[in-house]
Amino acid sequence: METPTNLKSNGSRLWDSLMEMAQHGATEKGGVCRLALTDIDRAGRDLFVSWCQEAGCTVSVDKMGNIFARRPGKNPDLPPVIMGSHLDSQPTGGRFDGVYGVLAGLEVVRSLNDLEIETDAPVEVAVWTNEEGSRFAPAMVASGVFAGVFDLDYGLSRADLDGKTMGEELARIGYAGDADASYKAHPVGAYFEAHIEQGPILEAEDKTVGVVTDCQGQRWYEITFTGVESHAGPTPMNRRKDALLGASRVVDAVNRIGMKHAPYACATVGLMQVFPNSRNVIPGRVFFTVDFRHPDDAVLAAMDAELRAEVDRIASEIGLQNDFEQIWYYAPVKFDADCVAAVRKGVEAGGFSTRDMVSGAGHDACYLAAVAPTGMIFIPCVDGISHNEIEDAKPEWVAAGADVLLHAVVETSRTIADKAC
Ligand code: HGY
Ligand code: MN
Ligand code: MN
Repeated sequence: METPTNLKSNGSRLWDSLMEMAQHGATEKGGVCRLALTDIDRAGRDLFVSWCQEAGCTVSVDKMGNIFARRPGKNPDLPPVIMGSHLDSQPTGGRFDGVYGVLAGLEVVRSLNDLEIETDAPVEVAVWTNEEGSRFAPAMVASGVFAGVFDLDYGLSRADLDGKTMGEELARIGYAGDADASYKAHPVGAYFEAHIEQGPILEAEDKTVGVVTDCQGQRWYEITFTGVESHAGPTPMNRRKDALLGASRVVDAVNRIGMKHAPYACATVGLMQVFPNSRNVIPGRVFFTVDFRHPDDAVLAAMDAELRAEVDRIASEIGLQNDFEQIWYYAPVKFDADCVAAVRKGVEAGGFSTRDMVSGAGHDACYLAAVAPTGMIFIPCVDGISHNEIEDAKPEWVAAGADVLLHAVVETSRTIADKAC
């Protein structure tokens, strides 16, 4: 039996849910600040859970706080088709990053209810804890535990800058679940993540849906330069061990490495702490981070080697102690051909303009791809802006992505059943 080609979600219902969820952590500039495992994150989680229960789902939570809302299918023994993303945001985040994929999944459940479609395999909507890696590093840590990339103790021990751990914060907000946070305990038939592109390509080319074929790899580093804090007045320039001078030269080196490997390389220093951070003290210690990305693993490795060489050279020139650690790495990801094909069929069924994409941002789908057939759906965002409170999307884009997700999930649910026969 072919998947019906007239499957439509309810775009205005989805838009309304996005706007209601955006009230949790709403900022004056129209964005959201919903950092992982804060009380605001709990409120957003509670709202999502209540909506899923209203839609007839049963909800479970695992030991990393990952939430799974399950809608039964004809055959409960088949592994579910899971849709999902994240509810946590950046400190100056937007109303769509992550939450779009979660609520588009819920819209699929609501639409299946409206259409009275009983899928072959069950479907689930997932919320992955701490995708952003902003409050707790690294990013995607809970989907990483689920996929077996990190062990549970590593995940629960991730601490924020105030020393609070994920385990403590999960317990505090009431989302320290009982279920094992593992695909071995929670089989996945297939996983789909709908997300805003977070870049300018789709809108610039006037395309409504991106068929995501790959995602670039990432390397994250933490560097601490230690020199000698001393008086900004009497200390001669040639007798200084200025940690901030060193860090500043590394910031320039990071940018040069990124530019050297253009057009695909991305290289960013986003977090820096200066000690003692007093205007008339030469900084004695600086902690800062580096974020490298590239779709080609060999180039990412070359960037790594160049960074290490530059950091060593700069530290020794100024006489700084150099504590350098790569805290995170994942290789570029190619998404499952059948899932990509299911997304493409959903695009064709909806008649949407489209193009293939490589994701510049990391997503939980990058880890799910290691343990289950996985695909992603992109919709444009206004001016390609994300990780910014002005992040925006158009209702027609939001609706189109949900239609494609609905089609891909129904199609894949049937494929899973066919393969099981
Ligand atoms: O950094 C990323 O790519 C994602 O937004 N966590
Ligand atoms: Mn995201
Ligand atoms: Mn993000």
